[in-house]
Amino acid sequence: MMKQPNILLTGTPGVGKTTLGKELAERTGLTYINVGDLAKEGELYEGYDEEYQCPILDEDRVVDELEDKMTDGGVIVDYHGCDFFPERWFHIVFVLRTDNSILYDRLERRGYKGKKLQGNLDCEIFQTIYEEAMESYKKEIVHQLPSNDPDDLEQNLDQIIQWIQQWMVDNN
Ligand code: DAT
Repeated sequence: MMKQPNILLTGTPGVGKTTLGKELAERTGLTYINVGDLAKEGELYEGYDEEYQCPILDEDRVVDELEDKMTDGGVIVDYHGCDFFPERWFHIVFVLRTDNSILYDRLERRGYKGKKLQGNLDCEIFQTIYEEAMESYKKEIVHQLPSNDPDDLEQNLDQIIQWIQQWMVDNN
């Protein structure tokens, strides 16, 4: 079996992780996993956050659920947080970044309002997820990617696919 890398796509909700992750899986044959969907399907929750109007992830159960797949390799993980995954899982981490006015429109279109909308915009302004990634993984494997328009998407796809191909050459 060819060894394949595990890739983490992270960033504020709405920056385009799902769009990039699904297309990347399609073009490379790697397996795309949306942690939000996984949690929903398995009800991997431990309560409800009233302030942000969302269920609270049971992080330990998510990690247990993913462990075997991550050991096999070739997984693209999509989540808006990254500090609870084992560091050893990922060979590279991409933090997607979106300009505020663009993110505002995307989140508003998604139906976010009030505190939920502002909280997510603040998360992007204060680069919360980028800092979380830099604290949770070796800095050399953490990369920011602009994710504002379709050209960014294509460039990101090209860049990541090239990286995957090189990783496969180096590790097989
Ligand atoms: P996330 O998974 O980070 O929450 P998403 O992939 O669902 O984000 O994207 C949110 C919205 O933005 C969705 O309507 C698709 C759009 N989008 C994503 N990436 C984009 C890009 N590079 N250019 C334009 N629109 C994009």
